[in-house]
Amino acid sequence: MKLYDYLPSGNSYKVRLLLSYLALEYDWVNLDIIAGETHTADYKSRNPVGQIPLLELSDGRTIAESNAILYFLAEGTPYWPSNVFDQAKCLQWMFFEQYKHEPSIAVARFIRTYYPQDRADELPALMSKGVQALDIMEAHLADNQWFVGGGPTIADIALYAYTHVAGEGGFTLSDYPNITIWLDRFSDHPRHIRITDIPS
Ligand SMILES: N[C@@H](CCC(=O)N[C@@H](CS)C(=O)NCC(=O)O)C(=O)O
Repeated sequence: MKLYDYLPSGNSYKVRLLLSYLALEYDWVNLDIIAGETHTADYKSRNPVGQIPLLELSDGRTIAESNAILYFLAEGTPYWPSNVFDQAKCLQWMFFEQYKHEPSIAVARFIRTYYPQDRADELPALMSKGVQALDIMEAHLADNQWFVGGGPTIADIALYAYTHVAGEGGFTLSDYPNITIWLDRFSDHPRHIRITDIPS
């Protein structure tokens, strides 16, 4: 397998995390998204959307969208529940991540990192939406150790990726004690890797 990636990307980090947890080997291709390396004709022949992450299988088939890749890798492992209700709950949190969480928290982090002056006017709305997403997670984690069931699933992986770096987007994680404990619980995995770790 080959993972097309950009090291600081939380969407790609989700995939790196699960590949590590499952001890799967893969080739790593780091593309510079700021320099437009995902918009070449060659790359777009693999993913017409022009984004990472992209998983390429050894037979050349490809899967885009971080959460779809997580599902592909997790099926048949403890990270994807075996009963349909819990599977649907995983999907519920993964759609939440893509609709409410990533578009605010990840985008605020992106703007503060790369365009802090040019795009500053977008930040107030993003901060407001991001706080709503964190509040929803905080309330869930008041009564639950994990997002679904009794152990980590791909719902936790999807939500961990941008939550643990929410501070880089201007969010104050110390305001969220349940999230803070969950982040520690999640990263206490023997095969945990950091977002900055370059795959070997
Ligand atoms: N919904 C997609 C979002 C992927 C995405 O936003 N990728 C960004 C980096 S995190 C990207 O490739 N940006 C480059 C571009 O759009 O030109 C997923 O979850 O994989």
